[in-house]
Amino acid sequence: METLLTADLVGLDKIINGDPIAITFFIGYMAMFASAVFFFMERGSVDGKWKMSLLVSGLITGIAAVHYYYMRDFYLETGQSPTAFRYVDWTLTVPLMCVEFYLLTKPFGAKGGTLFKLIVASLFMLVTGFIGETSGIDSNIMWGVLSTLGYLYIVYEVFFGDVAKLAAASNSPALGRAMFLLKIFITLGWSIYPIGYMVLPGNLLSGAFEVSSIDLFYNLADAINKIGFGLVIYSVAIAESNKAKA
Ligand SMILES: *C/C=C(C)/C=C/C=C(C)/C=C/C1=C(C)CCCC1(C)C
Repeated sequence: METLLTADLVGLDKIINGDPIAITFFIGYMAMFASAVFFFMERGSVDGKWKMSLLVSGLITGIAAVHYYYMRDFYLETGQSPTAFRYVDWTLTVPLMCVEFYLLTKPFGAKGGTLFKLIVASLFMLVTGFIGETSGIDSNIMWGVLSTLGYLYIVYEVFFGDVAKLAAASNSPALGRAMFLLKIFITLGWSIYPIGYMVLPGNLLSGAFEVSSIDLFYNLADAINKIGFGLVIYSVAIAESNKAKA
C-alpha cells in the first residue's frame, strides 16, 4: 500500500513538472473515459440503426480508457513506452473501428465478408507492426513496410473496394457525408501512426525526433481517431435522427 502511494505521488509530481508525454497519457485517459460515458449515454438520443454505432464508439473509447490507465502508470513507473499495452489496446479497438465502418454501409447492403477482409487486414497491420517495434534496429523498417501493406489495403477498400461501391450506389447524402469524413480519418488520422513508428531507432525519422516522442504521436492519433471519429458518427446520427422526426 505504502509503495503504491509513493509511486502515485512521484508520478503526479512528474506530470505537474511538465513531462509532456506523461501529460498526454493523463489527458488521454480522462478524455477516453469521458467520451465512453458520453457515447453510452447518448445512445438514447439517436434512432434505432445508429444505436449500435454509438455503442461501438463507447466500447472503443472505453477499452482505450482502461488501457490508458495502465499505460500511464507503466510510463510513469518505468519511463518506457508501453508497447505491449498499446498493441493489446489496438488489437481490440482497430477491429471495432472496422465494425464501425461496416455499420455505416450495412443499411445499404454491406456483407459480412467485407468486414472480415477489413479485420484480417488490420490484424496483419498490427501483428507486423508489433514485431517491428520489438524486433530492434535492423529490421523495423522491413516490418513497418509489411504493416503498411495492410494499412494500404484498408485505404483501398474504403476508397475503391466494397465499402466505396456501396456508398456510391446508396444515393444517401448522410452516408455520403459520413464516407467523406471516414476517408479523411483513414488517410490523415491513421497516417499519424506510421509517422510515429518512424521515430524508432534505425527508422526514417530517428534523427529528427527523440524515441520517446513515439507516444506523443500515438496518443494524439488515438484522440483524433477514437474520439474524433466517434463524434463525427454521432453528429451524422443526430442529424439523421432529427430529420426522421421532422
Ligand atoms: C485506435 C487505434 C487505431 C485507429 C490504430 C491504428 C493504427 C495504425 C493505423 C498503425 C499503423 C502502422 C503502420 C501503417 C506501419 C507501422 C506500424 C504501425 C502499426 C504503427
